[in-house]
Amino acid sequence: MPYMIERPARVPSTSRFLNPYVICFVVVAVVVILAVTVALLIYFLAFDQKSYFYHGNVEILNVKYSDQLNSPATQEYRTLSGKIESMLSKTFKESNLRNQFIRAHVVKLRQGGSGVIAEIIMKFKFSRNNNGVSMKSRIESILHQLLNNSGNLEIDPSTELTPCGARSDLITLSEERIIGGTKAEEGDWPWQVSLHLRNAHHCGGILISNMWILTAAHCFKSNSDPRQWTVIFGISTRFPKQRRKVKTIIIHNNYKSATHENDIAVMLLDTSVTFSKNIHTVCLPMATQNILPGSTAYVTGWGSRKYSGSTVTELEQARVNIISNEACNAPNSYNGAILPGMLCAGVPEGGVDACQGDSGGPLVQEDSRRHWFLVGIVSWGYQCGLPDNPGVYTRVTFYRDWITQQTGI
Ligand code: 4AZ
Repeated sequence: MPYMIERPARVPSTSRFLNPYVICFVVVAVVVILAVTVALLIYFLAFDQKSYFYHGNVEILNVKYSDQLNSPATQEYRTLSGKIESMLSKTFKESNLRNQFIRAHVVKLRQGGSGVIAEIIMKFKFSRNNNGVSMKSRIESILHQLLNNSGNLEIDPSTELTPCGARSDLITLSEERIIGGTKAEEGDWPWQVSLHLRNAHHCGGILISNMWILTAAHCFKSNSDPRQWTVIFGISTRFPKQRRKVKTIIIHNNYKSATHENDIAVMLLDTSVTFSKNIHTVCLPMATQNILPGSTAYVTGWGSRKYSGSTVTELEQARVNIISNEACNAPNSYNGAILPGMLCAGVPEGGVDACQGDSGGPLVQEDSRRHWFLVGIVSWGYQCGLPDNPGVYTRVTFYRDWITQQTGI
């Protein structure tokens, strides 16, 4: 038998796995999986932060209560609320909750036993693994130090605070939502209602309490029987969030259709509407409030987008500027038809205006504390969007006392 070199044995199958490329791949894969797992864990434990709202009452002892503090329309209210908010903000920013504290907002001032009680909402952000109970006591202890134990904090996430004139982004203490385009979003104009006459949109209206709607007198020219009217809440007239029947309609007893004088009316609901962050009141200005020509205002409604057009089913908004009665009465404009109880608003180049179907709806302005005030009620105008014929509104400050006489508000 010739000498034969023996063939080497077959390479064992495991040696393929010892190939450096395979080893490298496995190591990289394991490291990646581990890194992703650790990152996810860190994210959920530390960074997956949720917003938490705390509703509290703090009593400020060194300020004497006065009636001026009862209304968010007064300078006294704005100044004191602003001071309380800065004080709370400074205190939390200097505390061990500085990374969790987002913002505080005063929603109401009222009389206390020996000073002023401020109702506040506070927003904190923390991760889910943080214990809500210990968070509450940490917030309370910081507040108690600040107030020398004169404050009390009620944490009541179930009650939704609905201060007047607050868009839903203010109630959630979020960054201010940009008002853009023409379509409104739910919660942008929570006081806007649609008045349906026999199941069809006829006019806009404005929520001023949970029982009262403010609107224009001319909306009832064809029909003033409360049983024929329904109030619709929410931005879509096709898919209402709530609806209510009407008990009483009160039209200004000096309304004159020829001159559009005293174009104002109120409606009493048959049962109260339930407030939410998307359905609540606008703030009413004081009778003495000055509405500055040139300042920005917004008009909203389901009215037509052009003269003689059809109404729409989704709420729209338009940005306009206040025009002085003097300018609006110029010969090339309304030539003297604008009376002291009226207010003009539009844009110089035209094209942005209220129109048919917007009547009775709100013209609003924002104050320094991001609360919205009603300054006008859509009333009349020569066609829509013409440069020299802006929209004409019922001037709310002029009728402020009439509103109180009729509704007690
Ligand atoms: C209307 O007929 C109407 N451009 C409402 C507002 C304006 C014009 C007409 C303002 O209901």
